[in-house]
Amino acid sequence: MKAGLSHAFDTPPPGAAADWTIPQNWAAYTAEEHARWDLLFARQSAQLPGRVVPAFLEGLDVLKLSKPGIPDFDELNAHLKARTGWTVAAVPGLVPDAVFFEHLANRRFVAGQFIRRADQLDYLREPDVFHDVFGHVPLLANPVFADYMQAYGEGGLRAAHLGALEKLARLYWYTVEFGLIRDGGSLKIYGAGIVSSHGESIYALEDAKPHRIGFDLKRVMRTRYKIDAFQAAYFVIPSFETLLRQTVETDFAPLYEAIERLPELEPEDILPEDELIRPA
Ligand code: HBI
Ligand code: FE
Repeated sequence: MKAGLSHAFDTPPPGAAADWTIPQNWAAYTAEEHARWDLLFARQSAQLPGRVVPAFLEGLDVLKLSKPGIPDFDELNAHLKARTGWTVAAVPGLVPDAVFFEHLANRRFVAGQFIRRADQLDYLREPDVFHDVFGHVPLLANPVFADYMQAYGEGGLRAAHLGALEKLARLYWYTVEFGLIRDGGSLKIYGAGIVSSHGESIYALEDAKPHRIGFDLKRVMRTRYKIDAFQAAYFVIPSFETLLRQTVETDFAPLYEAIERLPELEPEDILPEDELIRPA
């Protein structure tokens, strides 16, 4: 989802539970909506092999997400829960940060129930079912990434009390949404915002314009981001294990304080100590 957009309201919309979840009501999707999912799915599936981290394709496979039509969350959850204990719950769209982190900390991923309109195929602000389920859910079948997402949720609940949500949202943005990863000698995409984007899944790996910088927790949390354009900077992790270990082993409180004393960075900025990585 486009992290960093906090919800306009702080009470659940009509029909939603206290945790903002709503019934998916899978039977109510129209044939045209299912066809839109199939179009988006086919478009991304045609360009991801060789560009996306193998664990993503493994997730598509074990979660049977190649089945035509918008996935029925009850069916999806039977596979997903058996793999890593995660489940997907439907929500109307963006939920407040605290609600979001509470769900992640409990291995629940909240997914938009709606699917984008035909005139929004290439971009929409709010997370729809394609961005959330195609973009985010396959990696929740990977045990290490599944652990990272829960650790992130727990960190978010702590960050909320330390007033450090903005810094933590940057970590989510530059990993879960727009992260790149080394895979053998090449770069692959894993961030849901790239994986679910027709244009950015090419741009992120091949365009000379954006910087690709070796992942560093402090550097990422100092770096602002824009939500409505292709990214000007991508951060590259060596492995999901490294990302998980840094998140679990870091005491974030002193890190937040250290960052407070440093100037914030624009995504276009480069520091002398940055490890710059060339596209393949
Ligand atoms: N709500 N439905 C939904 N999905 C998200 O990814 C999401 C959210 N609310 C807040 C949020 N993400 C961000 O603040 C976090 O990414 C930090
Ligand atoms: Fe997302």
